[in-house]
Amino acid sequence: ELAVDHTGFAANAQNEEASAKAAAATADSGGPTIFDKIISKEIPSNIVYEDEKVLAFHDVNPQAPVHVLVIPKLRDGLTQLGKAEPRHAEILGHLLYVARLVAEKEGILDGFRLVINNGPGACQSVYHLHLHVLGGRQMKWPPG
Ligand code: TR5
Repeated sequence: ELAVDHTGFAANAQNEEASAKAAAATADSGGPTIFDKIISKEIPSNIVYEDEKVLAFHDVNPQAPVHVLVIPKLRDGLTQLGKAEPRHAEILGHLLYVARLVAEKEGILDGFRLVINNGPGACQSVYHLHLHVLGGRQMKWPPG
């Protein structure tokens, strides 16, 4: 059974990778993130798809043969999905549709997974909403 501390972390993370991920998780400060520099192209990324509202690029630390992040260009308060409000419904739908376009472009339409880590308890490390699109290998269930 998992011991959960007051921040919601699983206290007995079973392996080093999970521990490292948990240690990298941070709280939502609402400040700028590394994704601002990726959107402005100050920091280069390997872009899979781009339109006026969203950007999709390869994760720098891939957890599967295909691991792409889909983000809104305008954060508009969406540091995490838990902060979503009615005005965000359209962009949320668009992000989901673009995830499907990315899956098609990457050739993983027959088997892919979307992940959104929300808050420290889910090991979120970058506070700019992003969908992880994962595939290219057999995905396991339950996820860690
Ligand atoms: O942990 P969460 O769900 O918040 O996901 C954040 C993701 O951003 C992780 O999978 C990281 O590997 C990824 N990440 C972090 C950086 C980064 C990146 N993906 C592409 N390029 C990146 N740069 C240039 N810098 C990062 N710090």
